[in-house]
Amino acid sequence: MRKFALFFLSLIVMPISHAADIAKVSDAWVRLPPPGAQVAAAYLTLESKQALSLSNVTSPAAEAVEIHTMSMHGGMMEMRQLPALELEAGKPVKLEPGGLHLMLINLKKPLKEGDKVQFVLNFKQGKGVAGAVGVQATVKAAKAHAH
Ligand SMILES: [Cu+2]
Repeated sequence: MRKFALFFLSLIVMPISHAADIAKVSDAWVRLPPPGAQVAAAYLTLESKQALSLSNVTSPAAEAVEIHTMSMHGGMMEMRQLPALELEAGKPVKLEPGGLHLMLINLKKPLKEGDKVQFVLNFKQGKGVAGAVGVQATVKAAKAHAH
């Protein structure tokens, strides 16, 4: 009888420990876009104990959220959409100005400094769904030294 009880206990505990394995998100912020802009860039740091891929991002503040990367091409900064962002186990990935970012496409209303923007980050592990992480990012004006 005791064995039986332990079996059920392990079933209950399992989903909780699994949820803790999903990526940790920190330093989330949205760069205050220029007045009238339809898009805004968001930055954050992702870290996971296991290899994961950030496969989809949504936000109630915009029609769509894309994962973008920036790189220099013939002296021009070029922005490119990534289908997913791969995370290596234990290796933090920083989305920051001048590099990787999340792009809010078609803002539903203009953003002001100090506004809170919600994001849902959906992760995959291999071909399976690993889970979703909710993030709140604060709108901030870019620092003078950011580029
Ligand atoms: Cu972009």
